[in-house]
Amino acid sequence: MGEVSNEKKKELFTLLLKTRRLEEKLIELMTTGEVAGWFHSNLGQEAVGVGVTAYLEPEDYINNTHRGRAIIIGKRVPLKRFMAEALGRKNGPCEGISGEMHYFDLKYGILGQSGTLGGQIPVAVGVALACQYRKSDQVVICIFGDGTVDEGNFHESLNIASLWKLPIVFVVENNGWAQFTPQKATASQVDIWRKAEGYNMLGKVVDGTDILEVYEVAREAIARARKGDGPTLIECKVRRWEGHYIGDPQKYRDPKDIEEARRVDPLSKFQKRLMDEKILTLESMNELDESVKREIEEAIQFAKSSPVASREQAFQNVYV
Ligand SMILES: Cc1ncc(C[n+]2csc(CCOP(=O)(O)OP(=O)(O)O)c2C)c(N)n1
Ligand SMILES: [Mg+2]
Repeated sequence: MGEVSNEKKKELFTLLLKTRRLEEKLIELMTTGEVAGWFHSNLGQEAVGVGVTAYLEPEDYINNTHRGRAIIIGKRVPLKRFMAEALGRKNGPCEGISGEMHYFDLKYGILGQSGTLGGQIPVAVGVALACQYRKSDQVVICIFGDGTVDEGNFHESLNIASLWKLPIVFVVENNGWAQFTPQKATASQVDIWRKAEGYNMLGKVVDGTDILEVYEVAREAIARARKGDGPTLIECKVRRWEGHYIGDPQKYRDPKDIEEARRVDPLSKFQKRLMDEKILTLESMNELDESVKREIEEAIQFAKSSPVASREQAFQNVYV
């Protein structure tokens, strides 16, 4: 593993902490009805989104997912901007009609997601083709869950991306679940990175709860893609702390599995490491935590004082 500077480690920790605190706050806002719709928590999975985006340049692209806040934080979207959209305000990047789940923000290279699982994969490949065609030196990350890889879109997209050596990195967040179905009930191959071989592509697997492992593998894959050496498929193994959505009673899941999943915490693991390496002290950590919480509170206040999206907007920018 290449040497990651202490400064970079601190930066990664700050992004990870911000993602966690933002998630906790959004869950609160969702329970009070201020954030609308099903909320798919990324608790326990944050190191993936933060780790893969941390090495991207501002001009690079990544799609969002329904658990995508780590991506948004990693892409350095200002919290006020994100929160305005999450709370349905007119000054969000989609003027308040996307909410947190369908967050789309081209200014920060965030390509949104698809309501049809896997629909975002060929779109990301198309963006990578545009980058190659324009010789713009930009890279695309296409990120999705394990439940998405058995969709035809995944296979067709990987095939063409590899054949044309497109500047794209495929990242799978494998939490072992697709909604209420365990991966082992539907997947003939649970080690997703192995599928890369079928497309003559490099496949890698990492512990997705170790942010430095994720960061390092993404760094290599992004560099390969930018050089014109083609795509990589990275599988990040993670654990899902919550149900598919907040409020999911999880009757289908063994309580022992939930308990075990929650014992694997990417944030406290990294925190312990930085304290052992004397990069952070308990005092500096607490200070950082306070300032992150303040920033989130300010973002919420900003959003709440912004104009609410109107009903009419729902009928604008639609084809029919
Ligand atoms: C084509 C299609 N089928 C089913 C759904 C419903 N659906 C939404 S999320 C989801 C599970 C996704 O699982 P995975 O890709 O592993 O992501 P995770 O939720 O575990 O992060 C399903 C089946 C959908 N949106 N689109
Ligand atoms: Mg999954």
